[in-house]
Amino acid sequence: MHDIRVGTEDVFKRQLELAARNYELLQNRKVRAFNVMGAIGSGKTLLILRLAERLKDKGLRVGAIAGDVAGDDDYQRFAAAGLVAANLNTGDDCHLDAHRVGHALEDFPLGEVDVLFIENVGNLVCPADFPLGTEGELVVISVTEGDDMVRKHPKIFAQTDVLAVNKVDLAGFVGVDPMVLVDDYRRLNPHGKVVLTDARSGRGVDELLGALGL
Ligand SMILES: Nc1nc2c(ncn2[C@@H]2O[C@H](COP(=O)(O)OP(=O)(O)OP(=O)(O)O)[C@@H](O)[C@H]2O)c(=O)[nH]1
Ligand SMILES: [Mg+2]
Ligand SMILES: [Zn+2]
Ligand SMILES: [Zn+2]
Repeated sequence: MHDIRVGTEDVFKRQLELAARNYELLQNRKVRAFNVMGAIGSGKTLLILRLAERLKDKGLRVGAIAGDVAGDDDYQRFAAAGLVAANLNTGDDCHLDAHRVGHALEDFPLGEVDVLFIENVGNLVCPADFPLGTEGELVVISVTEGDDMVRKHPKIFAQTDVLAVNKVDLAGFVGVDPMVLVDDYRRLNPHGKVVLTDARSGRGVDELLGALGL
């Protein structure tokens, strides 16, 4: 087993090593894993559930790890939808890291899934500094957070190649033009893919699957 001894080594370097180990494990077990990041309440869980419905229709087995500071609300939603699910509480950390996820993967029935979504803690700041070892990453924001969300968090958007701008059904109500978010993202990340979604109706979900290469 591994442990992180703060002060005796470079924590970030160790995290990178552990992310590489997670990557190798997931590749060996033929599990396609995605780190789903995004603001609090942006729609990460509902979008994962929608993606899972489509993937199940294609005959793929889907799992989810619900990362949250406390509680098992998202875990219960995944389990109720029939996903192979695990709960991962961070206690006082506002992000998942490769060490914590590595231990969760040790306990997860990887042989039972083809695709695994790891829902990060709602936060647009520190998850950007902690790669988990997934093959792909997705950031979810919603129009209800305001049209300056991308500009205020350049790092996570510059380094994440798939963005879902969610809750587009509410854009008119909150007076936000989703294209402002899209344009800001394209400036920060010219090769990134951005999809407008409404996770409630399912709009954009097929396109998002394509953007993730699923
Ligand atoms: N109108 C609308 N509501 C949405 C949409 N996506 C999610 N919601 C609602 O927004 C709320 C938050 O959605 P979640 O999927 O729980 O968001 P989350 O990002 O997982 O939240 P945390 O895990 O707490 O950070 C729920 O009440 C959803 O039903 C959307 O596209 N449109
Ligand atoms: Mg959630
Ligand atoms: Zn450990
Ligand atoms: Zn954090």
